[in-house]
Amino acid sequence: MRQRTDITQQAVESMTRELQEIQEFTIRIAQGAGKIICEHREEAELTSEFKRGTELVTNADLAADKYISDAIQQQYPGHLIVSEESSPDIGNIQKLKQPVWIVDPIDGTVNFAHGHNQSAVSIAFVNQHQVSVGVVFNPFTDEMFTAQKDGGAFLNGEAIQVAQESNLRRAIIATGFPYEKSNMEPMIRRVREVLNHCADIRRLGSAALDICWVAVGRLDGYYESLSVWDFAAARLIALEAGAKCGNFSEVPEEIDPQFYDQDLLITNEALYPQLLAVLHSAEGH
Ligand code: LIP
Repeated sequence: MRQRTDITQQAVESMTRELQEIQEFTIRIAQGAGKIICEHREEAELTSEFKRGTELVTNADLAADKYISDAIQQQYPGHLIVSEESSPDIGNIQKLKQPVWIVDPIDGTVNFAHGHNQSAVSIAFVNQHQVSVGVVFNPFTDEMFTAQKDGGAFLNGEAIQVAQESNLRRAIIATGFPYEKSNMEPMIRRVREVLNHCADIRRLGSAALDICWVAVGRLDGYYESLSVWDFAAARLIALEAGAKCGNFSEVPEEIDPQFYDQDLLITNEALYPQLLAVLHSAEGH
């Protein structure tokens, strides 16, 4: 029995070392992408176009995406990449057997293009269908949010934790809105209900940073529907910082909640049921 325990212990130590190496690699490429992003805004000429007529993408997004993808393919040639700009559709992440990287080279692209500093590089590493490493880096504030599964959450190496507010009337709640504005009524109803029950709302323009700000206690809660690359890394960081991460609509049985991109709700344990009830009241529940 002792031998089995030693083998298990060795396996755990090896996996921990491997995750630590992956996190250190991820931090390095997030910093490299951040440098590219800042240089494009400060020195190069920023050019932009609109995907599907409404979604802004700049040459900085594409340059940072290429840098990140090339670095991953060089370091981990057998791994797969889901990236907003170069490979958004590689099928159902939870059915893939290989390790997967989920990348948003610039989350908060509209902010970036308008000279705002609320933008971040978001990179998640998924191993055996589990988001195991999450890194969200804001190069304009030099803030590196990181987490490993079961390893805690950190901002620039300092441990972070969600705010402990339990009174919804004192809570600051963030949200966001899709580029495509055809179905605004339900969103307006939710904003009205949240404003009626909470202290205030923030619309900061980067989901990854909204979720990390919940993790570090700058926001008390967040809700929005997104794409997986917007939240995959930040959701792990929030979980490791003690947040409750769920959805205010039912998650389809066949979908792993780690990758379900509709109606996310992220807050602390005390506020979760209260905020869920407010969002449901906007649906007429
Ligand atoms: C953005 C999100 C934001 C959301 C925007 C957009 P992008 O991601 O971070 O929260 O409200 O509609 O999806 O497009 O800047 O990577």
